[in-house]
Amino acid sequence: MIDFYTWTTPNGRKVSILLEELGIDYNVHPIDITKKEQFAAHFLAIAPNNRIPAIVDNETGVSMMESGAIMQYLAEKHNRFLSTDAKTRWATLEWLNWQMGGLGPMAGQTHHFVKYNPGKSQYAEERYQSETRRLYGVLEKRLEQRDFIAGDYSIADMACWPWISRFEWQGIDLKDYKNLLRWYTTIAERPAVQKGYQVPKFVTGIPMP
Ligand SMILES: N[C@@H](CCC(=O)N[C@@H](CS)C(=O)NCC(=O)O)C(=O)O
Repeated sequence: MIDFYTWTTPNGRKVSILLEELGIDYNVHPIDITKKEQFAAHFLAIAPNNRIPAIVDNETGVSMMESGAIMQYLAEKHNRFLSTDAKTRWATLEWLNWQMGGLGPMAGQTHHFVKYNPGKSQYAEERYQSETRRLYGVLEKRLEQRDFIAGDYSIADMACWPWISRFEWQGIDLKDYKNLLRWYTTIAERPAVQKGYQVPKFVTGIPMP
């Protein structure tokens, strides 16, 4: 059984969607980051960077923070959503890391400045929003000739999708990106995505443009 520590944010939803897609049992431990629960000693023992998500796999004794590493671990353990074909596997990991190093951090800063602190720094708002738009453009181009980011539906899609689901917070009209919109809508229809989106609790339905 997996112990899963999470909150209602894109990084948490990446892993809850994967857990639902894998159809495995897990215990949810909500860590309310608005109440600073990420600094509790019991959580820091598992996630020393005081950020969700984190897991403890009681079957193997593996305890892990960082959503990208967790996704790779779970996909490898269950041999799903990460191709065994070398070329596709590396493309999947390449785009998973693109999300971890680019889309997630840039969109996260856009939420910080554009949604939660408008007017505090015009430079930061413009910088992060234009960078987020640039990254949307990169993904739009990637999806021009393919249904999913790398081969079949994979952890690369599951990692990017929850960040795109915050397009409204980023001041982006998803209808301006036709390939991305098709990809986003297709994934939004998956029952595991609909379930995983509501972990650890319901906040809103999946945003649709
Ligand atoms: N690189 C980390 C980022 C995790 C992260 O930023 N989590 C946010 C929620 S999406 C968090 O826990 N924030 C708490 C805080 O800022 O103190 C990962 O992908 O797991």
